Amino acid sequence: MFVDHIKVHAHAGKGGDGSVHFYRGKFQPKGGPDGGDGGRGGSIILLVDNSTDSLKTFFFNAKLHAADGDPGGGNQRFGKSASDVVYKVPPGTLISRWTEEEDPETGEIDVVLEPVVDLTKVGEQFILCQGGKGGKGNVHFKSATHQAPREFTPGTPGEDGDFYFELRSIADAGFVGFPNAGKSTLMSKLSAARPKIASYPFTTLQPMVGVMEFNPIRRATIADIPGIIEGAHANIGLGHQFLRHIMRCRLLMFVVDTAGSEARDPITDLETLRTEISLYSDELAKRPWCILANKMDLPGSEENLALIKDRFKRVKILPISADSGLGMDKLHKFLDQKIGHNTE
Ligand SMILES: Nc1nc2c(ncn2[C@@H]2O[C@H](COP(=O)(O)OP(=O)(O)OP(=O)(O)O)[C@@H](O)[C@H]2O)c(=O)[nH]1
Ligand SMILES: [Mg+2]
Repeated sequence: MFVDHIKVHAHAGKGGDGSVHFYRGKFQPKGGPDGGDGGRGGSIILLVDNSTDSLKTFFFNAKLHAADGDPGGGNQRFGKSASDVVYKVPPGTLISRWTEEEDPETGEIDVVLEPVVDLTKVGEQFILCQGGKGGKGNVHFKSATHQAPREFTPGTPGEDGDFYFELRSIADAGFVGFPNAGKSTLMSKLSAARPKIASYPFTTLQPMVGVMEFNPIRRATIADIPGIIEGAHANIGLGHQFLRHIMRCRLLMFVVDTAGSEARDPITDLETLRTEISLYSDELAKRPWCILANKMDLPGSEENLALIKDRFKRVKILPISADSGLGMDKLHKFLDQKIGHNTE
């Protein structure tokens, strides 16, 4: 199961109340105030962790909460603070605050998302909801003229709210293509990732990020996503929601079956893909892109390649065959130059 966006409710713990208490000793039946302070409420903390690649845990548990702090006690005892609760999220998780507003005219409920934090670095921690502070016990309210104070302060409430967690994978470049164009085959040839490859459409059902190594210290990451078809913006096929996973890519690689082996026209395919990208996001449509003219080992591909070059004159086009290896050296060099970066 793959979950890449979800609404979550979070509620940190309340601080414990301060105590009202008076010392009672054998020889001091009316001792002074000795009520201690309440403990802190637990906070809800998000930790960016590489061992998780989806937001699945929140699907099963969409209500996050931490315990309340204990109240203070006599003899100036502090109440016990509650433990913070740490939830793991994958790198690339964008957190927004979710509020609902009623449209005064239509009466419809609009969801307003306000960005809170973008969690990208492994090991990074973020306090989503801060636990409440403990209240003060009556020992603090004693003075020369006020010997038996009954005042105390209550613990403050923990922060709470509704949030929207959205995973946008982090990769330098991403594939965009119709089903069966050969995206996953390319991914498996370029990186150590082992995506599922098959001759039926929609083999890939969830995004995957692979690492390309140009040399021991130089690398780049690439994202494979499910195929896009005409009408994806209207949720046809798997829809275009997986495009969220290439929103952070610097380079979009449009993969096309150049031979049109399934009785499709590669130029129409490319035009459709460009349209679907624009319908998803203007920003994504402006991103640098190139064409990977795949399946050049099949008959008819040379003729179609000439037509593609004619139609997309200003776009970088790389003729390749992920199957036979044709053009893969050039693709490697191109990607090294465009998206490769040193790790140290
Ligand atoms: N002849 C030939 N076949 C290829 C080439 N690249 C991929 N294929 C085949 O095309 C079919 C689809 O390949 P995939 O890599 O699964 O395609 P995909 O684009 O990931 O497809 P989806 O995940 O369904 O979107 C498989 O049968 C591959 O073996 C190529 O260069 N030449
Ligand atoms: Mg695939």
